[in-house]
Amino acid sequence: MTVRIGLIGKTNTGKTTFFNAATLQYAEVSTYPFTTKQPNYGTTYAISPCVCREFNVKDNPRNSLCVDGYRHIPVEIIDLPGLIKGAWAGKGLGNQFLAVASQADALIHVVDASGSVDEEGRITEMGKGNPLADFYDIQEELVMWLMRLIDRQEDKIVRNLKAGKGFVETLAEALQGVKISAAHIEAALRLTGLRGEEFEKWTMLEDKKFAEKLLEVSKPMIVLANKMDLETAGANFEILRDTLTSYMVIPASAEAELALRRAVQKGFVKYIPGEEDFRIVDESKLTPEQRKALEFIESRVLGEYMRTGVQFAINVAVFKLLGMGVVYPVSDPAKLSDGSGNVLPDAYLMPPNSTVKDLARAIHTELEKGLLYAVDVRTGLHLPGDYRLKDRDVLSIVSTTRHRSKT
Ligand SMILES: Nc1nc2c(ncn2[C@@H]2O[C@H](COP(=O)(O)OP(=O)(O)OP(=O)(O)O)[C@@H](O)[C@H]2O)c(=O)[nH]1
Ligand SMILES: [Mg+2]
Repeated sequence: MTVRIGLIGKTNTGKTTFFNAATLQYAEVSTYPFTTKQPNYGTTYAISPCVCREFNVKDNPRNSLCVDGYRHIPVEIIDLPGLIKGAWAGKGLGNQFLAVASQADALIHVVDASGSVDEEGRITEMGKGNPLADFYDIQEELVMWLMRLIDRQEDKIVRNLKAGKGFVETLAEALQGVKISAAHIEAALRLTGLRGEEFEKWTMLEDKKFAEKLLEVSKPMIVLANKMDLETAGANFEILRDTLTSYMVIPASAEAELALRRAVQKGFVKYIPGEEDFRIVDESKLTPEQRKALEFIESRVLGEYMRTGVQFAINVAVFKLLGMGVVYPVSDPAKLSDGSGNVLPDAYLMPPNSTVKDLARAIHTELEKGLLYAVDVRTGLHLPGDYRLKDRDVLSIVSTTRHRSKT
């Protein structure tokens, strides 16, 4: 299973800049509202300390990369067209792509913390915009989108209910296309106190409360306070962080990260994404403007916030928000290798509470069929199928239907 992250937010907040920085693509960025017209898809990486250092081996990664002892595990990222207040009623473009956003495992809601975007989505004088109001406006659009989706299914739901089908089951069927499950619906009913109430008799307010909770439980989200390199952003960041207490709010400068990663590509600087510093490789190669830009990044972004926030946000989304763990399956527990001798070839991101059985299935369904147990490489223990995986476990799965090519 590949983890998928979706970038959503008001137009002009820097979603595509973040996407380009994270993927090193060249999707169009501009100061005009609604620059992105179709979703952009790319690959970025979640980064976790690799077990190769602990085992003191030189690894040969296949499904991931190992850079200076850090495992980079591919993650899908989707950049979506920008939203605007009133999108649910057809304003702007973004609304029609919310079904695409709903396919993501986690959402990053990008906000312009510098307040450079006005109500209509145009770039305005820095500090004039209201990032907190922007956040609420866009959340409202998501809720309206979901409400409409449920509304459109109402006749069908009522018909099914009359035919004796359960409400949760009926709604789950209607919403499976946007990755909302029966468990999500159960949770939203419980949290709103609407369980047992007759669906047809819910008031508008109850419809909305339900949609809000359903969104909250089904679409985990972090808030990215972007454009922190601009002067007006500091105060707004504090407002966002101190008001939106049910979210993790991450300060970032997507533009600074993009500049650094491009400079790495050109060989000007040495910089590992997420690190707190970079090193200029050859001063003489830089133009005075480039040097000035790098000095600015060093003092205004890295100096104040320690990092640009781009890699940090991806890691927070994968490891803290989704609670993923990294697991290294190997075929030969002595050599830590696969059948072809590759050392620590694969790293899998596994959701919380995943078991040995889940890992076997993620590798190959055949492997799961004949599953016996997994050998814990560190201790030699035989772990049963329902053992809950721990972060950085190195395991060798033993199965009667061993799938040799993969592990
Ligand atoms: N100062 C500063 N400007 C930024 C940053 N990130 C993006 N921008 C600028 O903000 C403007 C909009 O950036 P985009 O990346 O196109 O924004 P978007 O959210 O994708 O916009 P839409 O596609 O229209 O929704 C551009 O002029 C970017 O250069 C940042 O971290 N700092
Ligand atoms: Mg864009």
